[in-house]
Amino acid sequence: MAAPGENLRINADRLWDSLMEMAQIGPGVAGGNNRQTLTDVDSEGRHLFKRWCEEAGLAMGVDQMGTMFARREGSDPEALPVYVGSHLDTQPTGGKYDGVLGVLGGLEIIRSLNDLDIKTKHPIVVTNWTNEEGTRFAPAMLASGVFAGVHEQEWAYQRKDAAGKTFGEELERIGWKGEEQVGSRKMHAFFELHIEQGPILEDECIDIGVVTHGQGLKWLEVTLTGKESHTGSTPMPKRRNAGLGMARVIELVHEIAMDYQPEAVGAVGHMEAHPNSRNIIAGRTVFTVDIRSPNKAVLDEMDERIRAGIETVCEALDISFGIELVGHFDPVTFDEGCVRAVREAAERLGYSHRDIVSGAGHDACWINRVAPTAMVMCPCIDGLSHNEAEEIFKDWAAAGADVLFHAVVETAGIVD
Ligand code: HGY
Ligand code: MN
Ligand code: MN
Repeated sequence: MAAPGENLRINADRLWDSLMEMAQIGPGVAGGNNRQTLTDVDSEGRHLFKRWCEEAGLAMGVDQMGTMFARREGSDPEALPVYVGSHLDTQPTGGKYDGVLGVLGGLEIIRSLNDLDIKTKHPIVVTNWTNEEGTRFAPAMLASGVFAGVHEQEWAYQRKDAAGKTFGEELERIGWKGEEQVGSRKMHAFFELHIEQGPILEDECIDIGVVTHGQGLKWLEVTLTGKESHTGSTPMPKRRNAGLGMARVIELVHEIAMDYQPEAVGAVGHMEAHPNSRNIIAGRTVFTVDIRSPNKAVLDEMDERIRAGIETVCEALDISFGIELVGHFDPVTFDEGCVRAVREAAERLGYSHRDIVSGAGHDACWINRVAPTAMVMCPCIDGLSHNEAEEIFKDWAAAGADVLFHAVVETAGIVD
């Protein structure tokens, strides 16, 4: 006799249609998305998600960081809810699935429970975390970080984008600043479905990643200051070239990461040269070093070596430097009970699976501090993400959402 819910499956076509409809909002220029946080298109995507949640009978709450919580009642209103979700904001050249699959996969669980008229003991809450990407306003996972007590809300409100606009102003402007106090919601558990954003699952032809850990991350924002001068008439020995300094530090970060790979990675993705004129030596450069490792000692050692290397580069070029740690979390170990729920769900459903460490950061990495948390991963083609060509197959999305469905419903408890 099948256990209650043993054969539960989501509606793969409906999930895929919702993913494709959401992808119409904030289109990129090459088939992906540019729906950056707190932009008008972010707001449009939020309104679509809100409409879908209300059509599914959910009660929507919004907190003071703009995070959206859509609640389905359980039989025991006193029971702490099981939360499930991710993020709808994208990179400027983002894909259609990074984050979105986790939010709409959560909504699909609700839609499927409604279809099957299944009641759970614990309420279930589908969540859209504000500013997971950290590309417009650093750091990444900003709202979930405030929710978990890692960042002060006022500090988050003051974070500035490249145009000097603050997070707080933009949240007010798009009309998504809610009333709820951030972090006041207590959770029975939190689950997040996400594409792997790396090549392992596809290379090994595995359906499901059971995420046991998340690698740690450091973002160092570096400012180098030299002297603007004429590229034609300034003698080479007299130049104080902040652009050359940035180039040398970028190379240094790569070399240090190569020393520790595959247990670490490092790169510089964000780069600014001022005044960025063809015939002026860059007097100032600002860039962000992104280093990551599942091993805290390695991460700290890389940090130390990079800081020492920056000092050496600047001495040689007679330029000065400033370093600000704008993003940081140590390696994460997810909750054993929740991880087991994911693994057993994959087994029950007959999906191939393997334990995996998340290379990317996720809201789950912060929520793991305040509630038992785990993640489900599905493959993505060529392991490509943070690229408009990010792509998955419908049945990969369905397998991930099926496993998420079982893990969430097992944890929420089915009542007749
Ligand atoms: O940077 C990250 O790992 C995430 O995509 N925000
Ligand atoms: Mn993401
Ligand atoms: Mn991302």
